[in-house]
Amino acid sequence: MSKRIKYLQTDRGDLPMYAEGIVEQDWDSYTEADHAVWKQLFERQSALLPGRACDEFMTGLEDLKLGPDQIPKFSEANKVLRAKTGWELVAVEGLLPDLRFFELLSAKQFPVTWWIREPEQIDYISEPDLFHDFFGHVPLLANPVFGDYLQAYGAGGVKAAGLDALSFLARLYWYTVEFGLIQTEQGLRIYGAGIVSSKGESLYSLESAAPNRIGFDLQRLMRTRYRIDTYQQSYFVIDSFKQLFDATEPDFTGYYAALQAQTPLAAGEIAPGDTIVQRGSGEGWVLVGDV
Ligand code: HBI
Ligand code: FE
Repeated sequence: MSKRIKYLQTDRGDLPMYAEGIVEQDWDSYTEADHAVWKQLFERQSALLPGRACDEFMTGLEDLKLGPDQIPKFSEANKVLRAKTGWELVAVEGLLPDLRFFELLSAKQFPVTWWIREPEQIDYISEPDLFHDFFGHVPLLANPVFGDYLQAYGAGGVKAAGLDALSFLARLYWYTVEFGLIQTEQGLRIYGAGIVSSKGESLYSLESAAPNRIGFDLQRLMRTRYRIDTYQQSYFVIDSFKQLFDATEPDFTGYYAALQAQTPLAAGEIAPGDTIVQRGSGEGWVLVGDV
């Protein structure tokens, strides 16, 4: 029985879509099995990512002194992050309502799920657990430019909450923070948390001929729907984290008005004006677990 379900069922019967609220990490509550799941996932991804993940991610792993032997303590990571970028982690039960999520990001507080998946979920879990959140997202919080992008993104989300624009911001988060690629002198590299925390997509995102790889263009990206049942049918490629940060500088209100007047693009579609880094074959989509 997953700790999460047990926790929530004692509180609120069936699983709510959102498990609101900040909790304590309660590090002593982790079992040997929990630490073993962290170890297996950490070692598997650490073997895959050199040469695939961007340098900034690998540097973040080192800065945080993350290792396989035990689940990291949020309090230890916070000492490093506060000193480097002013970010800190808060332990949460799971997904938060969008506005609450944006408010935390705008205050440089990143919500990290306190529980880790069960051994039988080792290859896929449909909602973010500690491994996805911590291993996937936290290393880049040690990078000042990416950290500033994420804080600006959160502030934009708080502003947008009143407008009917959350779907556009969800796409921006999905195609950058979760599934973004970056162009480097050594070639394409991964920075998205959803990729670096997934064995299959760490390989597919760089090596498969199926998906499109399209140059980052903010409005085009926010027009693009995404699927949660396959690996990405399109990846958006930035040139630098500064490009990402600069894109969030303008006020988005005008963008939202234009976007609301346009038809969305399908996840695998190529649009006129796209900077094609690599055109996908458009077939052979890899289905992910039972999302
Ligand atoms: N809540 N804890 C948590 N973690 C997320 O990544 C998260 C969330 N709530 C909303 C959300 N992500 C997405 O809808 C973003 O696109 C806003
Ligand atoms: Fe995530």
